[in-house]
Amino acid sequence: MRIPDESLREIDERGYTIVEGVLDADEVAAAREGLWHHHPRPEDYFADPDAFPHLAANGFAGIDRGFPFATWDLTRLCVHPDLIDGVERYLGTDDVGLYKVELWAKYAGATDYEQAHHRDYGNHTLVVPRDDGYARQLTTFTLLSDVTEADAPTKIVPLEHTAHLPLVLDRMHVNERFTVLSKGELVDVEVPVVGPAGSVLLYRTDVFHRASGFTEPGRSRFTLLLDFQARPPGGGPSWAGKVAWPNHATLRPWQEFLARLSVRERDLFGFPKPGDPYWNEQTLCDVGARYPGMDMEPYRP
Ligand SMILES: O=C(O)CCC(=O)C(=O)O
Repeated sequence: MRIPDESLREIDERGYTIVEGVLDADEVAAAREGLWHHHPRPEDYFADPDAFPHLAANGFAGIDRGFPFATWDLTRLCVHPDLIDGVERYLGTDDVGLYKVELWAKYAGATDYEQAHHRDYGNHTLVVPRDDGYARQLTTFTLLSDVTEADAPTKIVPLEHTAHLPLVLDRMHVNERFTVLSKGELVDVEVPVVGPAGSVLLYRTDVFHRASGFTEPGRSRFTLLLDFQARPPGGGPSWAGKVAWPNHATLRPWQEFLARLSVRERDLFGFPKPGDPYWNEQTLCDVGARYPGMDMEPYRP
């Protein structure tokens, strides 16, 4: 489903939006089949939680960064046309990079998932978000399970409640604007990110939010996290990001994945665009050898 303009306006006004139905039921069902190659099905986990000690280590233990994922139906969600279209419209450019992909599973009782409120820019950029949206980042959670108030929803704080707070609140960063946000502060105004599977939360990196805990036993939550950024105008190295895709490039599944993408989709991962001076007869030939099956014609000068 196309992400409505009204939802994108909400990101400017409130700092986030929750859009139901971005994925249809068939897409959700197909993606969930892939999930179980990475994380235990809830019935398997709850039948014997001790069989999955790795999920108990801490609140981040259920994150799988093994991208591309085991199935195409799951992997393809990271280039889902309606999501990419919404991200491009919000960022106001099609020069967009996808800088993080994570598949996160949480199970009631496995560990303590509660977090303090924080803004994501802290570990997504070397600098700070610029007010006017220059080189902006947009972070997203796609819900792959129905999420109710009992299912450890993300709790997010509409911007209007934090407009008075300085952007730099880091306890480690003491300066004249230093302020400590106590753990319980903002709890009264936070909004739970709930919705049926297939919903997407889109939010800015200057918005306070936190992970919350399950309030009922036997519950689980599965999400796909995709984070995007408008590339700085003029290109060049970026000061923002989370992972370096070239670090995956020697892996066969990655090579197959990249070969399978369209030219536009490949660009999300920083692959040189058609028309880039990088392309010449030598690079066309050698890159083609590195990615068997990739159609190199669009890159031919
Ligand atoms: O899992 C969640 O609901 C939120 C996680 C989060 O905000 C974080 O880890 O930065």
